[in-house]
Amino acid sequence: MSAPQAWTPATSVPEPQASRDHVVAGLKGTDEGGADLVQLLTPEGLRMADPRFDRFAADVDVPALQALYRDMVLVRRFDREANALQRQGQLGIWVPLLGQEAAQIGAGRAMAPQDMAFPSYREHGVAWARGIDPTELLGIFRGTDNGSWDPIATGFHLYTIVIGNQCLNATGYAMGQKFEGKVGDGPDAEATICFFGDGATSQGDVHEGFVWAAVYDAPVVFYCQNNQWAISEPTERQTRVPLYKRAQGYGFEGIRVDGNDVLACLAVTRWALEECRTGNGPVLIEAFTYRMDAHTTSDDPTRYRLADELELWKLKDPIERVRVNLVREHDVEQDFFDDVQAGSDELAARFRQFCTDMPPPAPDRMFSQVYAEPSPNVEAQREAFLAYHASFEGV
Ligand SMILES: Cc1ncc(C[n+]2csc(CCOP(=O)(O)OP(=O)(O)O)c2C)c(N)n1
Ligand SMILES: [Mg+2]
Repeated sequence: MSAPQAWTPATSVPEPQASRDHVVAGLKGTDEGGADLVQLLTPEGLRMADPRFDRFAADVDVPALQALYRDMVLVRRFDREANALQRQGQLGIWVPLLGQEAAQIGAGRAMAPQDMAFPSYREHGVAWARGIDPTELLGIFRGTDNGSWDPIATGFHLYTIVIGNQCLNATGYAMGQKFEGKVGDGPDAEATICFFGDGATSQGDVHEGFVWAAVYDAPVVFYCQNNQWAISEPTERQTRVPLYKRAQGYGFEGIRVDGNDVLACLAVTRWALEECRTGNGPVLIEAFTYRMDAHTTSDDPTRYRLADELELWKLKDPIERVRVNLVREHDVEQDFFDDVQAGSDELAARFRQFCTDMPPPAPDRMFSQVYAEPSPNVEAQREAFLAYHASFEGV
């Protein structure tokens, strides 16, 4: 018998093998889905019939489609403005939503006022749809507050940076809605919607949320924006099946929608929320989309992905297909687009002005929101910090 070998720690994690089987499995997990993909507006702006989901978009007449278009343009505009403000040193970081406007406006506009949303950190479009002024997002990214809106009044929880964690909060909230008898046929019935990314699906919190939601029939829509990347990790590193198919293993329905099609996202989310409100939840929606910018302003995507991928997705732009549809199928005139542009310029100016005018927070601000109740420890730290701060000249 040979002498036992001394154990040496691995110096690196082995790369997954790229065998033929792995490549095929990866393609199955990330393929656009063909017949399984719900789409009401093609990238060329053609309205497609869908026997299952048309009724959930039946009330979307031309003014309503114009309103969705306006939403997406305005949201994109303040997203680009925030990105620029970060580059100019006005924000510490920004998390761009470029490319995900349809996925977010469709889902956000599908919600009823009494529904509750649990976002991650990229859901600026959903925030907009919940009536939160975009200037309220600035404090988080300037590092001056944790989010200033009222989650109960707006039905939009504060942003969550810990990946997937909001799935537990959302599931617990939805279980509460069920226990309190808020699920049913009445007009006040409630549901919850939880937003997370493709990468989050690899987190234990998401799995646990799915399990609890399933066995308690919790009224929660799990809304996964599959934007193809979790920072530098592509979806094929996260799954061997399309993400929406994972729902089957938990015992609820999963569906994949074209996340760049605002009409389809609206219809499918309306359907899913209605299922949940009437006791048929949970539901998983995979909105198949693409992150057209960097993960955050601290990231450089040219280090890990090829430019031609972005070029392909530009052809599926969520805003352009609505514009083409409005012009080709509904003869919408240029005046409308000029008006949206003017509104977007106004929003950008107001947003920028607000950001540059933001006063620095009082030095003891960071101590004021640690605990709900006063704490002698935090109070002592506050006093010490203020004394230290006052020791500098000119403050
Ligand atoms: C628990 C946890 N692990 C790691 C991180 C670091 N992190 C921040 S964003 C991110 C990727 C998330 O990707 P995805 O869920 O696809 O969402 P996306 O950013 O693409 O919207 C990671 C790993 C974190 N914030 N929390
Ligand atoms: Mg992602």
